[in-house]
Amino acid sequence: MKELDRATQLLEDIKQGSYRALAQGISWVENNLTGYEELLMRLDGNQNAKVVGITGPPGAGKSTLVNSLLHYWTSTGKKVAVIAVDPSSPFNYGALLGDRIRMSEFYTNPNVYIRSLATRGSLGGLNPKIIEITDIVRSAPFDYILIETVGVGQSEVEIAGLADCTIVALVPEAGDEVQTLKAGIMEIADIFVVNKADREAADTLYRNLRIMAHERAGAKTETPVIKTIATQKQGIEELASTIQTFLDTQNELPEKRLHLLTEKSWLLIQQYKMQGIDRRLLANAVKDALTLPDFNLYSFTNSYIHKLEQYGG
Ligand SMILES: Nc1nc2c(ncn2[C@@H]2O[C@H](COP(=O)(O)OP(=O)(O)O)[C@@H](O)[C@H]2O)c(=O)[nH]1
Ligand SMILES: [Mg+2]
Repeated sequence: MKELDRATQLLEDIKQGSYRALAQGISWVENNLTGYEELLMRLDGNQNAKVVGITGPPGAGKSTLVNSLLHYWTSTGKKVAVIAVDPSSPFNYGALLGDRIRMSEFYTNPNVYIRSLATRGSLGGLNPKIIEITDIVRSAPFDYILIETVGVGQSEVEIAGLADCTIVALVPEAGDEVQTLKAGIMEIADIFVVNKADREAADTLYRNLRIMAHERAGAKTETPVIKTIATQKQGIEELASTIQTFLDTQNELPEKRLHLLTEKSWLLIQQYKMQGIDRRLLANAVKDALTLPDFNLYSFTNSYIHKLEQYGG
């Protein structure tokens, strides 16, 4: 009963805009602290904030774009949260500090909330609690929630299942051969950004993306392609208005909402099913099993799952 009251109170404070409460809620969820499930189950549908995901290869300028969008939106009176999912090496399990330092100019702005999350070596690349954390941030009175994630592994597919609008940032160095773009990137991009448009090859990439978007679109609207120079805050206003237009039209599509919710539920189920499975413990078990002369991956995995179910991880 007591946990229940604390969760209700915390949620109330988050809704009122307390960043302290928000930070606490996030850390409840991040660390499975007592009351976190009550908190999650009390979240309601009154979530106005729109989630905008930015993905793309390392160095494409995602952090710089986030920075410029923060500038633009706060200058127009919007409240914005940033969730930076830093790439972390599976060997050190830690977050990089660069982005935090760069964003520091916003730390004192009352209309901006910034939270860095480690990826914790999860399979996909996003923080394993990203869905829950985003939903908690959504309960606070923000206009936009920007999630920056590096486009490696599954993370870009995951972000598309999480965001109301997914931006894929590319740079001329990515090559003018759009064909080399990873399969599936067209599906997840709601908006393409060709950043570093100050570089020569940007026009070729821009043209090729436009052609590709046009060929794919058929009767549907073409995926917009926006040129930016994030470091000079060029193209940012156009990007912001393209995002808003996309969100406005998407709001009318119930199937998009259904799709997103199904996607999220799918990931949550996956996560619950994986509970108690720790890669390092698994590695130890594999190591032990390998000392046996008749090691077989499938019997090993099978009995490992059985043991987990029996002893609860
Ligand atoms: N020339 C140029 N450099 C940029 C632009 N946007 C970002 N950069 C630089 O590209 C580098 C990587 O940017 P960053 O935002 O950290 O990329 P991220 O890894 O995608 O987050 C930094 O040195 C930025 O200053 C741009 O529009 N033009
Ligand atoms: Mg970055």
